[in-house]
Amino acid sequence: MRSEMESIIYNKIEIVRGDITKLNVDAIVNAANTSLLGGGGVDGAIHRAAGHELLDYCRKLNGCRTGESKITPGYKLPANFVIHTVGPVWRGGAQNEPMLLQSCYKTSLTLAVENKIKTIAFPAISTGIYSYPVYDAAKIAVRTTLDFLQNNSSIEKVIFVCFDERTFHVYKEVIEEL
Ligand code: AR6
Repeated sequence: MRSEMESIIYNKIEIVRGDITKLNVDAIVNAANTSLLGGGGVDGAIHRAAGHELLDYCRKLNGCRTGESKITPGYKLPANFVIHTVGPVWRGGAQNEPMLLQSCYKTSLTLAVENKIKTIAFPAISTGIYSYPVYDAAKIAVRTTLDFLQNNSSIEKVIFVCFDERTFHVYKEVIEEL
């Protein structure tokens, strides 16, 4: 049985299948690389949808360390902001990958609070080109977010956007196991 407080927090989390660039939220999170100058996967899709002004802005940011996050405007995206975070490359799990991935969620959510963002959408950071096992990554994503929401009530909705069916099912499984 969940307490009333826990239920309120669980209700702030949503899992959807789809393309993060289409979402009408205050901020979407980008699974970027340390250069912040674009790439493949969700990063490429976000830069294409936001337009060249996003790249122009990112050039001034001097990159971003793994596990850290930086915020930019959303330009042509429906979202007002993009929070760029750099997930760890999976190298077997003994290179601090879990802590770094957890830090991506924490630093992104902290930036959201600082910028009065109430609705935010995350992709499954590191689980594509960076090869982080999806189940382990989803557990970190959901647990870190729930912990954060316990101490920060200003965020109203966190959406985990799953691009493919498998990722979607894994997130559902992780939520059910909580
Ligand atoms: N909307 C939501 N999720 C998406 C979308 C989309 N439009 N497109 C892909 N995904 P990845 P990473 C999913 O590879 O593993 C880039 O080159 C994808 O199916 O985008 O953190 C960066 O510049 C997967 O579930 O990010 C870095 O170099 C998830 O997003 C590197 O890739 C993350 O996959 C980062 O790799």
